[in-house]
Amino acid sequence: MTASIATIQTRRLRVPLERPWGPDVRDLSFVEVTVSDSDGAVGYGFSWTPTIGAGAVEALLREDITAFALGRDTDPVALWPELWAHLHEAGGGGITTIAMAGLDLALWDLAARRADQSMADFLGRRRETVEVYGSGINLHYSLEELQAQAQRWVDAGFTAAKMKVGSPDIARDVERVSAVRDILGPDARLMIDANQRWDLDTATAALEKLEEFDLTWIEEPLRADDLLAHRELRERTGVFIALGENVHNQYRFADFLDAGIAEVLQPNIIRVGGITPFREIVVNAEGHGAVVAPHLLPDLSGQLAMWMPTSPLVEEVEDAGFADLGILNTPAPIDISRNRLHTTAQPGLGIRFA
Ligand code: SMN
Ligand code: MG
Repeated sequence: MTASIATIQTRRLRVPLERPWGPDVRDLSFVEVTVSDSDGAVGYGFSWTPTIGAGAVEALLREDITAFALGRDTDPVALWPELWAHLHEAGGGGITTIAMAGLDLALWDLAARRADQSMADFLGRRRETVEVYGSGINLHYSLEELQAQAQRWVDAGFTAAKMKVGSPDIARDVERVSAVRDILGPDARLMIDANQRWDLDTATAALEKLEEFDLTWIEEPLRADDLLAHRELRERTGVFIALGENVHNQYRFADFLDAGIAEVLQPNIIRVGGITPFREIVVNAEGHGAVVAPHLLPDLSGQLAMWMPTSPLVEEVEDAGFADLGILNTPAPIDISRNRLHTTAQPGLGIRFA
């Protein structure tokens, strides 16, 4: 007999960032989701959004998602497509899938806890550690602050790092990328992230100037949902394209994969709707020969990375891990030493908020 979903509770948390991500990004929002089943077992998940939509996400969970899910089987894989179809008139991705992730994670956590396993073991662990890269949200840093950050990455032992581009003036980007390349040295991998700031012609011109710095990828060069413009840019540049942090479900990832325009896909496990769609995206990408580099959230991504068929690069933004943020009431589920991440064998996802 499988169990059914008995209760769903939510709690909203707002967490200050010690190192703000921009003048208007000074905190992050989480919505904790606690689910219990008909046998009394409990699972813990969460939704996450830096600045936009936490109230809407919590409302969707409390109202529509709870009304639909109560009494249904606790299997997250069976629930996901039914819940997605049910919510679809509110949108096929975005707030809808961010909210769905809270319940999806809680159901996966419940299942792993019932099996008395950590998430990595429950999913089918393929490795003990993965590589981490240092990631800076640093377009607003002065050149000196940027150089100091790059030096911290080197001192910490990272051999791959990502920085922001997309300055109003391409010359500013060139100066900054050059400075970071000098500090990292010729052997480190350097990625750049434009966060959708360019149009096609600006991206073409900027990449012509920047490609000499031996870039591992250009991330989000263009508006994230403009598939046709990405197809054109793929023709114009030899730099590998990475995208996906603003692609909101496995179906849209399939469109980008079929179009063959991105070498690196970056699903955010929360934004795509949880572990269930993330696994589908990874399997589909593998079939297309594309690389997956999960977006942010190393406390979560690092655990899924142990299962992924190809070992990914996991992203670490300075001072933004869950332990750094001080939001956990249990030991962190991951630990990073130098540029390697390993899991710490907590039950389930091991993410319980204080
Ligand atoms: C990013 C996006 C959203 C929040 C923080 C950082 C960035 C990245 O684009 O890729 O790290
Ligand atoms: Mg990015």
